[in-house]
Amino acid sequence: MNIIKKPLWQISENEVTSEELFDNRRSFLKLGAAALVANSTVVDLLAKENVPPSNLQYKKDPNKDDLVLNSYEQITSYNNFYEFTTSKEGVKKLAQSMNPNPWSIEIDGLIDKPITVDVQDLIKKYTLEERIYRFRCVEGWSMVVPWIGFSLSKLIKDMNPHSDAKYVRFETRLDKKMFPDQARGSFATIPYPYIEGLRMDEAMSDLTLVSVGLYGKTLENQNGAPLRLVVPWKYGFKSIKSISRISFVKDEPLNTWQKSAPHEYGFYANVNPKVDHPRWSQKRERVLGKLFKQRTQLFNGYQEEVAAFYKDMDLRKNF
Ligand SMILES: Nc1nc2c(c(=O)[nH]1)N[C@H]1C(S)=C(S)[C@@H](COP(=O)(O)O)O[C@H]1N2
Ligand SMILES: [Mo]
Repeated sequence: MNIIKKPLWQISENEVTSEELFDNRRSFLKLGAAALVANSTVVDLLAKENVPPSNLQYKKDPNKDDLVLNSYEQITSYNNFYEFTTSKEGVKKLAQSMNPNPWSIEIDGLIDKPITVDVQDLIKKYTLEERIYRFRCVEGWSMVVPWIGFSLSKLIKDMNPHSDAKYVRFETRLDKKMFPDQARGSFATIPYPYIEGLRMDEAMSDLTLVSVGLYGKTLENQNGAPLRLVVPWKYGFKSIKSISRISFVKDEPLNTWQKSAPHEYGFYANVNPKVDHPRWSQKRERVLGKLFKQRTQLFNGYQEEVAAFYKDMDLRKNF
């Protein structure tokens, strides 16, 4: 078995957590296949195979729950990004022609000073952190991703929204040259720009991440370069990619999927095994690369952090 394809100089010191295992290459190789399956450190290390060298500085996530990461290959090769294509395997190739640089972001709505900023200038203002999150698509597949980013709450505080700003609305860039499905006009798969939104308390949760990378590296185009949202307790469609506008608004935004299929999608989209989507049972989910399905967790396992937001709401009606 060819265990270490990656030269050791590419493995940064903080990835090496167990000294017995990594003291020298020989003792590492002596461990058989059983140890490889059993030891999550080793599984994580294997998941990092073929990861391009890190180009971001960030604070590591200690991974307290010992989540097993999906591989870089899986996360960057199976994508939903309708602006390119509805084929999950097809996004990666089509996205190569996209250029996320330069990229400006408008921040407007109910704030004193609406601004247009270059994405790199915006990112520079924040300390980046790794966040290892479960990520669940409404279609019934899931993965574990080591995102890099900063908490949206920090940006919101800096913008100092007015008290009547009850929601935050996000838009993906409109650019027919970059996104082939947008160029199809009225024949496009969904209406553009792609729009999503969060209620202010959801947006202010420390879990809600503005992501600029994964596996220590700047986001690939197919994952929503240069900047996307990650809301780990909600279905993946809330995690809007390639954001070009963030607006502070009074009323609940009409998100793209609710607009195109109101009987199938709502605004909240909290992961919930008891509320089925008309086309997909939500009781179980398949982690990418795994043979057997596992049980779906309420709020995707983030109940402790977020259940209080919905204590007075009927989650069946507000799906
Ligand atoms: N602009 C935009 N954002 C989007 C989508 C999209 O089609 N366009 N798809 C959503 C869906 S359905 C999912 S599951 C996630 C997928 O993210 P990933 O490809 O990085 O796994 O992105 C979400 N964000
Ligand atoms: Mo999704």
